[in-house]
Amino acid sequence: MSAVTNLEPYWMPFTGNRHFKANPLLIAAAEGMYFTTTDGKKILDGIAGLWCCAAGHCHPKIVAAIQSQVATLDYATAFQLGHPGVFELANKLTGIAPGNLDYAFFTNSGSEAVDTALKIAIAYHRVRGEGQRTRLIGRERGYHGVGFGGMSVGGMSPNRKMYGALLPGVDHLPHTHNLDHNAFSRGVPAWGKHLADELENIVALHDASTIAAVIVEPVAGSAGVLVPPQGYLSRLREICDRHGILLIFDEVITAFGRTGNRFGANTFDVQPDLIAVAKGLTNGAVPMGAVLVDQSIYAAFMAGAEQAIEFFHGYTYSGHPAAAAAGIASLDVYEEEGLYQRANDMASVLADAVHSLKGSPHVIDIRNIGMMAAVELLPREGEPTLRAFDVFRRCFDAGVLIRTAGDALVLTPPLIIDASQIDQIVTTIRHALEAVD
Ligand code: PXG
Repeated sequence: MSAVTNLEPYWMPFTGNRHFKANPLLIAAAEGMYFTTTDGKKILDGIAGLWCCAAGHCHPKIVAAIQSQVATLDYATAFQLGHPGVFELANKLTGIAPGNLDYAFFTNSGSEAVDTALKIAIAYHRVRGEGQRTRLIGRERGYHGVGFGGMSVGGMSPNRKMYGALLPGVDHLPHTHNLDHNAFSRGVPAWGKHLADELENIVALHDASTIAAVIVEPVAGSAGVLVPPQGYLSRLREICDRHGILLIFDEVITAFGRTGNRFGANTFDVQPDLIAVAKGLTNGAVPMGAVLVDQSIYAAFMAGAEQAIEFFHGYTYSGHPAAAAAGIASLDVYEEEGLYQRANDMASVLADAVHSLKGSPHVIDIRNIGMMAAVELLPREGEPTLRAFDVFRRCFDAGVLIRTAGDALVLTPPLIIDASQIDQIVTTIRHALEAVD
């Protein structure tokens, strides 16, 4: 590929464009645990691309499956026509999904999966004759992508404030992050189950008969790994059940081994009615998302004339052949290589390593679950996020890619990572923390 001479025309997503273009970081290639920059430097990937590449980069089996699929069937419409791959993927995916999540609706991203799940929830109540159930409940600090539905139920003000009134009829639960009670918790924090009871107050305010669904990430990822308090998610489930409200888990980050099991729902032993997934579904190799749907919800739509479209929703690229091939190969690789078990086994190694940063300069909290962890720093006076960004940049220069969320450093490595690579990441962070002011 020829060298890039003009960075200007590309408007980069979620990026400080002017800073980046003055200090570019360009990746040319990737393999296994490593990226290679355009100037030939190897970078250890501490964030699985962006919570995506569980089996590491350019896995030969996944690459071969995509190459062979695009050379055989590149595209066919997904509407009133199918191809074998997407049915095979739906079988595999629902086969590993918890409970009766027996149906899969395919999208092209996590944002689309979230908006699809919200639409299914509202439409489900309507087809059952409860069309007044349209209200949606998200949570402060939640991230559900950038569509208008996901933004509306999301709880990050920078992602919302520029875009007007958003969807009407949305409320937010309080977030569960509390350093006074839970700082330096290892795994699930003890304090905070009662925060789920706020759902009862929202129900009392609006009446249950107006509420369609609650959506939460089992572990809030983009907000900086906010692990749910002990018993919190099952309390949410109980309250939803009491009032006929659907519970949606946004597992775009937590599915496919990230919490030490196939799904976050397995780790926390709470059964949602719908799960949104993306990222690890194809190991990041081709864009794809999906909504896993409880069989009773699907069944409610299957009424009326048999030829009639039951759900007026879909994307040109829903179940795209290349994405389906990547999904089938990825799910096979995760099973064949025992990556769910590996994530479970390596979780304590990651936990020991990150918690060893307690006492390093600026560190005010460390939290972890499965193969995700965050180290929160005291913000610089009057300059929020810049200290963490400084650490990020120093780590990159030292050959390690981490992620920042506000003033937290986030680690979410490929599940194939080994103990020495975990040690390299944490040692690099330690040195960076000692160097920044
Ligand atoms: N839900 C969750 C829980 C996510 O983490 C999305 C939905 C949206 O997915 P798409 O594929 O539309 O991007 C996400 C995306 C970060 C970061 O810094 C994480 C995401 C996106 C951008 C930044 O952790 N996750």
